[in-house]
Amino acid sequence: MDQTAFMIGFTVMSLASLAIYAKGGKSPPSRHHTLLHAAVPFMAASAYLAMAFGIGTLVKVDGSATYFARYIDWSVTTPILLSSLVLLAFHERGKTGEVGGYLTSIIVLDVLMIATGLIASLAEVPLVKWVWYLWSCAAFAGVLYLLWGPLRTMAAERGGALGDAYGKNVTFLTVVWFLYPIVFLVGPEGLKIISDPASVWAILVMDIVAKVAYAFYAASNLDKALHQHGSD
Ligand code: RET
Repeated sequence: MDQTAFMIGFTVMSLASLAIYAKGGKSPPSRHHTLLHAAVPFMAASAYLAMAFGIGTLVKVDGSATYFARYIDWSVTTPILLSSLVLLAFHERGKTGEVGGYLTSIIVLDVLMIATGLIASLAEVPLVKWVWYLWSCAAFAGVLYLLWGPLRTMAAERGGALGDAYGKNVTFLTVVWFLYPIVFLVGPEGLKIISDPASVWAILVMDIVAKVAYAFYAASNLDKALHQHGSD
């Protein structure tokens, strides 16, 4: 447990939620993205507040902690982050049935990734833990396949500027998201190479990059693309 990190997490995430809302575009279509991205740190702030009070923190027999609040946060925020990318890939396509199909499958895979990761964290028997860890990685691979395969093709079909914006956003997202299974692997829930406070601080920085820095980066790429797209 690291009280300071949790309190910093709560403060940074609450202010970031307001800042993303205040700075974001207010007219459609960027308004949808503004609202999606402002909701993400609001959820994270709630999770950090719970962790600061020790609510939903389970210490297992091996002494390692599972922070339930974190998994609940991720199961809500990662689908929101993915939705904004899927919507970008489908920008102005109007094929609502198709958007729905992709959104549903990517969200199901993503929520399975988090839920099976939670099972891996809770598992006490090493073999069982690693089976669930790999199963979670399989779901992660499915998410990445959809993002880099069919959805990237669709975004590219929308034309240069939108295709570029999708490409930049998906690259940023993929690099940051890869750090999570790595920190799990080396952290107290996995091989215990790094301590609990070290992993809490690492995840705090990753959460700020994946939720807040990404929100500003994605919004600026989208705005540039819409600007060019409009003047094509
Ligand atoms: C776990 C453990 C098991 C294996 C895998 C994982 C992946 C987690 C990811 C989390 C992303 C969280 C984000 C939160 C911020 O908004 C569950 C750690 C693959 C990718 C981006």
